[in-house]
Amino acid sequence: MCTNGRWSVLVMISLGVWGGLKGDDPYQPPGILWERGIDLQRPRFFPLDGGGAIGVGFTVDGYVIARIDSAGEIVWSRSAPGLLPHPPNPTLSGNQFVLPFKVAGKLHVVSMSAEGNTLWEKPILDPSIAFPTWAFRTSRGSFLLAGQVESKEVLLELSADGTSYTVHYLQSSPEIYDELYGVQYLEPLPAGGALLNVVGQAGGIERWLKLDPAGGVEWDIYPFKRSWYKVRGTMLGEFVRAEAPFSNQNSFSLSRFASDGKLRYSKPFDVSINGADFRPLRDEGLILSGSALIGADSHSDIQLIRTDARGEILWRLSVWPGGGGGPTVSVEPDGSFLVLLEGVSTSIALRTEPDPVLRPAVSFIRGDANGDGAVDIADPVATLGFLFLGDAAPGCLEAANTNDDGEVDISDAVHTLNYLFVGGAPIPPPFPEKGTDPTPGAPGCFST
Ligand SMILES: [Ca+2]
Ligand SMILES: [Ca+2]
Repeated sequence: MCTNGRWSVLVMISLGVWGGLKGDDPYQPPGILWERGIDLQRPRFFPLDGGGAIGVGFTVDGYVIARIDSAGEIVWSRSAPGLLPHPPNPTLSGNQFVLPFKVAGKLHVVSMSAEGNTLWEKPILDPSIAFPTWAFRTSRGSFLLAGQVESKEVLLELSADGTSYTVHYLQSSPEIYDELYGVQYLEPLPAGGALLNVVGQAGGIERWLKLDPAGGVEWDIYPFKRSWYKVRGTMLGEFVRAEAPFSNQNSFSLSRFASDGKLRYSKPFDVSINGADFRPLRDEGLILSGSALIGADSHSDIQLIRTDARGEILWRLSVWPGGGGGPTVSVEPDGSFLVLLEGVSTSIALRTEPDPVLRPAVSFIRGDANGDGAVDIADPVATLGFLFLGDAAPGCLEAANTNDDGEVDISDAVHTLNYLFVGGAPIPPPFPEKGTDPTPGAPGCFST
């Protein structure tokens, strides 16, 4: 029956030849695809969900707001003379963002499209409203900006089209209100809502208010001793706080909190990191970027650090020697990491290869190694050709992993042949219809 010459590779079973491919190793640091300069001085970067970032900084033409794409290129920039000196995180919603500006001494909120066009501009007429800091989009479509009115902490709520606003005082609880001193941080959460951080009047403490998706105060939690820190929400609705005490910023720790604000665990990090940024990842691990102290002479490099869900380090990668200011890290849609380094004259963008765990899944038919939409004799032939004859790799390795055991090897070709011709074991899903892998893991399917 073995008339096709390629079937001769089956002889290799008896010769004991055994090839296998498990896909990329998540415990190995990814390579750096490119790095390039960005013509922005002393910028702040705000990653965008769809990839790239908004950068706010200086050029030779003055203060600008710029859109940086996933390739690290400035795709547009526009003059932003009235932008506040410490601009808040642009509040993103679909294809637009909002930022507060000062125009002739008066506060305006401007909504821009991702192309940099002004969608609407709303003057905030109440002259007592000052310094909106951070903001998020509520479930009603409105925008909440944290700020102050006559020394009282408020949330300023703008309607979705910017035509009206209302002021909510954060004084529902006298106990909370007494401790409010200054809103310094508002972190939108992936599951909706936000965490609002305020500094206590007594100084030296902070507290968090959890805002629900509609903008109401859901709970507030234990005052923290003030420190350098960042907090981010995870995909599962938990929170991770990265922290370094002001007294010793080389002492870095990670804490994870449940969705009700209760501490789950806190652990010192065994790497000293300054000026870190981090993002929770789809697998509940973290990607951190920061200036890490290296070696006995304690010089610092900008490093990328990948952890698992328990905060254990999977890999570390030095991405820029000699340190630098405020690296921002974000996850691109393809699962790669975009790192933006704030520079005094020129800033730096660099991007890694995709993280194997974070690459978006692609639909496939298990067993369809050659990707032609049918499972037939040509598929084990393609798999064997790849394993033993140097033919091109299947576009979707998971499709070639017919027995769903985590790697592509000769047993997959055998499984397909047995199924097709001798009534062997069925092919695990997705089969016979196209679908995503119900048992995700190596080798994965990221293209067809
Ligand atoms: Ca096929
Ligand atoms: Ca297999």
